[in-house]
Amino acid sequence: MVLTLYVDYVSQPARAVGILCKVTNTPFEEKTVSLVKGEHVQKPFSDVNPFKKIPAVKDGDLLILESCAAIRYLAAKYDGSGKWYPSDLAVRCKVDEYLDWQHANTRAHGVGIYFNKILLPAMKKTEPDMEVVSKHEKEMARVEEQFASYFLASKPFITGDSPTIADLVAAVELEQPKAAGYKLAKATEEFLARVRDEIGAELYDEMHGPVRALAKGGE
Ligand SMILES: N[C@@H](CCC(=O)N[C@@H](CS)C(=O)NCC(=O)O)C(=O)O
Repeated sequence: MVLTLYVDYVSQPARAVGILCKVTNTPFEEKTVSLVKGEHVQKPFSDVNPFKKIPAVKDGDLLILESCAAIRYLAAKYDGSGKWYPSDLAVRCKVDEYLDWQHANTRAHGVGIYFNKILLPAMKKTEPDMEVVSKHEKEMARVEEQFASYFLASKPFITGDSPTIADLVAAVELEQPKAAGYKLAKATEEFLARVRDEIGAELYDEMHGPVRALAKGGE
């Protein structure tokens, strides 16, 4: 069965599924769909994902268009260690709790900053709307505080001493506003450093190369 990831690593959920496959040594075929070039709204990709969003994951006949569903599936199926999506129900529930919470919090505001400050101006060749960016920055400070006080609560990772897909999804999202110049809190930076150590600095930085380069004006 061929596992195919449709990705552009400028996209944080694309990085999450890509990093998971790489750290678990899961073989996959990578199809790059450039967001800046608008390839996600054109054929052939729009035939794969009618929602026209990145990432899309195909495992044989199974098509998954939501990244959190995809990352849960990939970890449950391909991570032999069981560490990334633990089967213990209470631990798994804490992973799921973060994955559900982050959509309207870490993701909404991290994307709000990066999309409005970097991606939209790059796609449309326009100036960023800094009023919108600043609203997301205020919310991001609240998100960081809640992430540190409730989800981490003095632990190295969300469920304890070992990272799971929840930490991976958190890290890739938090890197987004950081790449756009938003100054993260010290506790957030320390969390990112722990995730980077666990993933391996080389892979972590390679996967964040495109998002950092685009923020600096490259492609
Ligand atoms: N809920 C989807 C959202 C995916 C999504 O919003 N992807 C963004 C990139 S991070 C995208 O493709 N944006 C292109 C657009 O909205 O035009 C998921 O998590 O997979």
